[in-house]
Amino acid sequence: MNLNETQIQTVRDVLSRYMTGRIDRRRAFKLLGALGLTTAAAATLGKSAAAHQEAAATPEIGPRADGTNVWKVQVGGMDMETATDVHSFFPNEITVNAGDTIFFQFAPMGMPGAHTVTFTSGAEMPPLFMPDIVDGTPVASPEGPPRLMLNPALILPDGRTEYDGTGMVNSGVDFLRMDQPAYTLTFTAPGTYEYACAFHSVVMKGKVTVQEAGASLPNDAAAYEAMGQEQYAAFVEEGKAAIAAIGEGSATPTADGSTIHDIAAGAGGLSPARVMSFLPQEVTVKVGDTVRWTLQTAGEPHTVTFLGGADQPEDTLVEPQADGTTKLIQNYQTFMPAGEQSFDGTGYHNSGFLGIPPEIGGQLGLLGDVYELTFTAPGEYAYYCVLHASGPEGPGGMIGKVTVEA
Ligand SMILES: [Cu+2]
Repeated sequence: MNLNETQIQTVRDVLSRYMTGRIDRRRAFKLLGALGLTTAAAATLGKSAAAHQEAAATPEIGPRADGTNVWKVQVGGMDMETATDVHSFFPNEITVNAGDTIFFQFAPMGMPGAHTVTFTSGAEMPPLFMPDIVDGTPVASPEGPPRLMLNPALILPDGRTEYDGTGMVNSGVDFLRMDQPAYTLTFTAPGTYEYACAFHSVVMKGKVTVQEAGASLPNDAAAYEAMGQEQYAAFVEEGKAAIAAIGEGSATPTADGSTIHDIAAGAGGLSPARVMSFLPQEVTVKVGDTVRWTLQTAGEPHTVTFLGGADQPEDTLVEPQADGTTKLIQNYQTFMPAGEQSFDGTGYHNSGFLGIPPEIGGQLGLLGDVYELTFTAPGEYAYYCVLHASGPEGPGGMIGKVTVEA
């Protein structure tokens, strides 16, 4: 919606240059990050042989000859101007008839956003992360603990095109669907079915009500299109309001004469309107001051990552399998906290994933929602979120800078 033709063309260009080996992966990350693509998305895009082909043919929306209908639901959307990633389906509720098909349109703006369409039929959403177990044995990471991978049941397409209200039906994550046909699901049984995006299930939910075949329908496709656009526009406004509410941030003097500077890691709270920025983006502090980042987007993790001269680690390790599927391994280097609580400009310092609930993250040593770093040497220090930027220098994406004065 807000990605213009030029930007869409840029995505295609970058992918095509990457696929043909004319630019390396890091450079592709940087270029795609400028458009707000996640590192994971950018990483995997290049692995899909058909990634730079034209998007799969769009099904025709409307009534079919046999009396059933094809509907469209848009999956996610991003406002580039405010960096508001809207974690919702558009429209988020739809009423159809048994026999009807919904075309779930991924990447409506030309690029994937790490989303799925997942129906669980009332069961809990399976966990997104799980140990990588091969032949019954957990695979160790270079760091020691068993490797974590993204749950294959959620990231891989299951190939199903019908849903009868039972079991799990899952699209797989959009960036692994690049070589798949458009995602459509035909609803065969009346009922009310909730679904969610497996990556953003805290806020990204939708509902399909299926009536008896041939029943009269409350809305036509054009009405749902308008509803979806209205919902999207309202969320973008929420994003703007969340940014305005944070304003310039705040600074709190402490008893020892230093100051604590607060920065929001993301904004939007539990609204589907999630602002992927550090707010304020730049802060100037004195030697001895502490910066405190607090996650403001429950269910949507961020990191605060200073490279301090170290090489930039990959966040997601992409491992194509012999059977044609793909494993996505979570790198502990970005997942886990690293470095002392003070920073003199050298050495890798990482908050690890903020926003992982304590019942899951606590035993792994994750920090929860807050990361603090005390700056001990003058300088300008760029940092980034490994999930939502291509690197500390951007361009664009979730980056920030701390200037430390003597
Ligand atoms: Cu982030």
